Amino acid sequence: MSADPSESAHAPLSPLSAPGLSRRRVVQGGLVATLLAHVAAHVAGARAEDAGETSRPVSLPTPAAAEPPQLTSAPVSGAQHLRAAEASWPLKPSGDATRLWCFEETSPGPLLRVRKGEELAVMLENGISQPITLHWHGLRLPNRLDGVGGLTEEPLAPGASREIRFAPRDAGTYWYRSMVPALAAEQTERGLYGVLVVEEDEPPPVDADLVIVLDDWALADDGQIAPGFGTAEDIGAVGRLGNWLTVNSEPPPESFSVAPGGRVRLRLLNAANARPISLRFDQLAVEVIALDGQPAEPFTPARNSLALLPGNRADLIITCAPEAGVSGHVVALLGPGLPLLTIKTDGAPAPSANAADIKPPGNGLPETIDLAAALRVDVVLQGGLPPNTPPPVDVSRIWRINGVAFTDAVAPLFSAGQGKPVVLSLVNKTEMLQALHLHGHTARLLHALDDGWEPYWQDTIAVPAGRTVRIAFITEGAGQWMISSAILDRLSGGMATWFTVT
Ligand SMILES: [Cu+2]
Repeated sequence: MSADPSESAHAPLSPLSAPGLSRRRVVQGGLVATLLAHVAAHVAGARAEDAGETSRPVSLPTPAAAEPPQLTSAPVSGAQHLRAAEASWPLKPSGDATRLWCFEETSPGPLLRVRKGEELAVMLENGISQPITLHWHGLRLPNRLDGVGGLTEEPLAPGASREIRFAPRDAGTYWYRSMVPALAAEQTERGLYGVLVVEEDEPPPVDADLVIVLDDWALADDGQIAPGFGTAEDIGAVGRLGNWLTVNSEPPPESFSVAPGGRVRLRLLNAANARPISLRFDQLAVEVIALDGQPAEPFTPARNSLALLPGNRADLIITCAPEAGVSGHVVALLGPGLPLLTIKTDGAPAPSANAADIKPPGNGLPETIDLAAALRVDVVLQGGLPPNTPPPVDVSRIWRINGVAFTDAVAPLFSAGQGKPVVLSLVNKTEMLQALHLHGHTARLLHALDDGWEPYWQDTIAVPAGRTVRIAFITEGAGQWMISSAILDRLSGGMATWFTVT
């Protein structure tokens, strides 16, 4: 493998020749067009600037004339069918559609929307050639519903179907996807996922509620998903970085109009396999109201930007300008900046709900965690594939947690009863950013020097190279709960473990 990821396998796709700006976007103001031209001029050197990671170049998609995707949906009534099957989807504005693995032939899959405490009923059907599960990323739920193939349930065989019912106890923005550890990277990269929105009993009043799923796809020259999953390079280095970034599986930027003075809730998900995506908010007044689904003390992000690891969600409230005709932009910090979403004020001023409180009601998470009584466990992350490692490489043992690759693990990280406070020290002894995902639980990020904590909860946590990050949580229901790399390519390479709640 190459020491410089920019030289590696998935070459940039689009030369960005003559971007065919649609009239819709042209009339929406010159800034986007100007930015795109600027972006095009710099695409050859485009690099992720976030999290200290290097990346492959991203060819920035040309804008399409396609209508905006379905950004909102009605609540689910009755059982929602989720049939996994191959489907063609126009990720790119021209050329052949890309063959994906989708739920219900859409990408992202159907937006599931239920009220907190109401039952969600899903009929999962497997129409692909691999076994699948349905994992509810970030939700606190009974362990038998966590959907980790081989750990919490038998995966669903090709051709089989299974009904899944539960009443979510947590309001917020969540990600559903297949989760068979050895296959999760491929199945997620091919599109087998969607968003679950669990509505609060009394949500903050807004004029629009938009779901924004970000993904970067590694496409081959023919526009199809680049083959070659589970390679030593993808598992052992930064992971499978794409060369085609989409918003709700459409080429960006998306555009949306809202009344002057209106308030928009954005529900962001980074569905990429491996790429942390940093966003900047230009000419938009932004407050973060939830992270990883759970309400946070509302805050304005530092430098008006926010980084999302793969699997992270963030709910934002955007307050629009009081005048008509003002455009604000959500921009991905790739190269000189890639506009993802334009929000423009249009029409008569909104009878604004702006005076109302924007903090969502809580989900009953504990006000305090008795850290003095906590079980303290070290989670030492090791491994990686140094440049120029000669073959053969044992890809299932590239990464280890406390010295053991997942394939060799026979015992849980720890066992504890329900309701037990736990502090995990996540010790990153690798040379790369690690992103760990805690199943079925949500954790407080502790301060470095004491047991103070950040005013939010997370289930997908960044651990920079060489650093230690401590998290605290209280054990939930009985069962085996996975802690796994949120950079999905590393899952089959050993970066996973589990703990047992008795
Ligand atoms: Cu998950």
